[in-house]
Amino acid sequence: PPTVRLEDYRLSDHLIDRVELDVRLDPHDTRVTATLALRPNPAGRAAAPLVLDGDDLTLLALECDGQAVAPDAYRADASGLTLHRPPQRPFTLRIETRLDPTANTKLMGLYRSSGVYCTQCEADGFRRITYFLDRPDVLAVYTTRIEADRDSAPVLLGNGNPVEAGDVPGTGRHYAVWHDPLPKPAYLFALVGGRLDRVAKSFTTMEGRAVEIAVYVEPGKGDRAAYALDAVERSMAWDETAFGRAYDLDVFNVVAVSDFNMGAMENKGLNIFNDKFVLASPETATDADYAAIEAIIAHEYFHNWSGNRVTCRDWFQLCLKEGLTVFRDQEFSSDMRSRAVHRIAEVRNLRARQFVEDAGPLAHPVRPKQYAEINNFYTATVYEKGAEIVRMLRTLIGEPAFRAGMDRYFADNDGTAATVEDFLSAFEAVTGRDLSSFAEWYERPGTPRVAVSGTYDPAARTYRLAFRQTRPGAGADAPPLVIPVRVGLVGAEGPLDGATSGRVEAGVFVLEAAEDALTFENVADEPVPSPFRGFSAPVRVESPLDAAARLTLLRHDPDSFNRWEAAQRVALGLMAAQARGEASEDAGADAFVAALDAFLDTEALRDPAFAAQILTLPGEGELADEIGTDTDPDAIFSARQALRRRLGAGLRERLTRLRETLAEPAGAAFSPDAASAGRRALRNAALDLIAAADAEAGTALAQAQIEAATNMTDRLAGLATLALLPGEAREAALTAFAGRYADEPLVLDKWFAIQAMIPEDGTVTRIRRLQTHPAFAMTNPNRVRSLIGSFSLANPTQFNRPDGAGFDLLAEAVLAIDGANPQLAARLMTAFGPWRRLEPGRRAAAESVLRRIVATPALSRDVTDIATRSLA
Ligand code: B3K
Ligand code: ZN
Repeated sequence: PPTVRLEDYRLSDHLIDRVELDVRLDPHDTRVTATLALRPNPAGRAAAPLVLDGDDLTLLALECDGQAVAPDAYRADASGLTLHRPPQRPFTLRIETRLDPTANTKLMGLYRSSGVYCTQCEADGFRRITYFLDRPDVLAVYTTRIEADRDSAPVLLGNGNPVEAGDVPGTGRHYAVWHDPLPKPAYLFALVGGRLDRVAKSFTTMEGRAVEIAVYVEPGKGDRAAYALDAVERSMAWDETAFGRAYDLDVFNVVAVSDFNMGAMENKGLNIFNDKFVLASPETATDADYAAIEAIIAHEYFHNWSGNRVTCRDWFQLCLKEGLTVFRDQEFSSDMRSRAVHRIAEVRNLRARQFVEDAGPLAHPVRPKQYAEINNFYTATVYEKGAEIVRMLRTLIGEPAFRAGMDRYFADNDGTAATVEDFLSAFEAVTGRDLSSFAEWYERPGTPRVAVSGTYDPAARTYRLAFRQTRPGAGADAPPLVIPVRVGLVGAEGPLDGATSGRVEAGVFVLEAAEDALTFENVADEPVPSPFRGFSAPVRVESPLDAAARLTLLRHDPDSFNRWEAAQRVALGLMAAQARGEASEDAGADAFVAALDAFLDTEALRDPAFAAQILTLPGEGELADEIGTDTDPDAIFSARQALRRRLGAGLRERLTRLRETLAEPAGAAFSPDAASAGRRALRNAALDLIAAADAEAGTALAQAQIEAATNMTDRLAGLATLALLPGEAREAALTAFAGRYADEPLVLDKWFAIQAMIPEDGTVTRIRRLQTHPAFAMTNPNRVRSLIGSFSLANPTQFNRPDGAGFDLLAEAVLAIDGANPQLAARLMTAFGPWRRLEPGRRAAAESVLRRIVATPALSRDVTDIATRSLA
């Protein structure tokens, strides 16, 4: 496929100032008339032809300034429209196209989801609606008239503010006109038409604007939209206080649809959501679902400034809106919940997805330099590592300067399409600092390593802490990164506050050279270093600390993140040794159990959510990442099981007591708030460990919990525990669950996922059977991700079966889906990412499946791109 390169960026030769769309919705024969006010770009090439993008379009009519365009003056086909000699002055094009929303299985452009008309235009779906300059640096003011059958589509929504609505007499049809006063790129265009229930509330902005916030959902599900509606309101209020950003239209609409390729989309004034991230009730949603809904609602809302008011010049700048907006939603969630616990969740996610991506064949810089298919670059690297870069910037320049820089960025770039350079220059302007070395973070793939080692001098009472940074694959000429290291020292009895170093300012040391060291004065006893507090940089830390020193951090570090990190490192060390077959009779595990016991004694009831994190061991993926090469997923699984069993046995009494103490009083009303969720999380972490140590007791406890559950979190946790314990009880519980939720597709997704993750030989067969279940559909992205996605991303032993049956299952699904929905197929393909680090037998099996996929005729560009890069 042709490659698009950042270095080839050129301004558009034409601009579009205004767009008037007339969309007549019909299930199979939708007519779109676009009236475009165009003009030559004074900064572009004079007399250039006008080349409009198109994808799968049928042109019905074309007029320029009111005249039909002569056949020899243009060329149009499904994939574009060229006007050979466009006027050298402002002119108007009127383009009529026809489309079939029902046949649109790619879920890009205008399509139907359970009968509801909706759109998805990012990154390049608008060209599937009309011919256009479909690039983010062409900003226009849109007016949209939507017309549809009144019975089947009583609700008609567009971007911006509603202007006018009415009947089309004698036709059974009606229309609505929407006007969006703020110029925007085409990827932010949206419309919706359908039968939907509405819940709404009013909000008054700090500028005094009255805003009507509304959430639209499938009829009958209005009561499940209350939490999302509340989250929008909290997001609006938070962006005012935290960033001084007010909403700018009279209405803010959120629509939930059931067929959606990703989580949600930030279309101006009309966010469209995967209903999984809107609908919630205690009976159907887990605490994790509530948290995800809150975060994604916030994320899309925050795009209104970071993405919409200031958009991206080109798709290479995607992190400019995505990394920044993830950072903003993470800050929001941290303020709404527990900051320490949220940080742990962020880092778990970063390590599980971004570190793995960055270590494999799909690694790319946060600002990629080239792409064959842009939709494959909505990655953990662009989003999550992108957010870490913004966070590091704040750590480097401090909170007040960061806020001033953000204000400056929004002020200087409002209404424009910006670049990463524009972003950094706003912070240079307010701080007077040169950020050119810092910018290196955007340019290269790979997770940096920082080796940290300390030397204590008892006579001088000094402690020298040395740092050395390296980057995988970076040549000797690669400039070092600017790495903020939040650091402190901890002694046997607690934090060493008396120790100081001139190189540490406000708790932060800045590592700018390949090697550097700092010296703490006034250190009475040999300390334990605590670097990268709060995970101050997205690096892998290499430190020679032994388990005893790490357990000192677990006990005394004032930084919660590093307390958790210490426990994780000890667990990783124990599991990695066991998986490599190095484990002897380990006193190490006993010391770990004892430390956790002591920890729980003082902390479990003070902060149950944090304690649950401490008890949750690193996942199999992280362990594979730690081992690095020639990994054996079965050995990894057994090592993790062994440690879970050990913790469950060693902490048995305490965990049992905790479960009793933390039980909700009978009849208590459900609340999704962080404190209640934290109590549930700790009870369920305890259940998991008890069951690991004692299958019989675990089965009984899980059954009782399912029986008594008054919410989905507890019910599903019980089921997840049973899922790991083969036998009658499990199958009976699965059957009962499916019966209870037969009419709840989003709950059945959880049921599919739990079974897809069973780490047993029978799972491939089970999945093949589930693929024929009436509730399963290869055309619905949520169903596919639940069954096939969970299997390939969250069931390492079975996906990576030595006989290749897991790889075959994924390959078959990818090929079955690719023709209809290439984006979904390509997303599934990324599960092959870590294939090269497998042991030789599995590696060969994965490679042969990948080669078979690449050799398949008529493969989409999306899948071809992932498969070829995976093999490169
Ligand atoms: N911006 C969208 C993602 C679009 C993905 C296109 N393949 C959602 C978000 O990040 O907010
Ligand atoms: Zn986003």
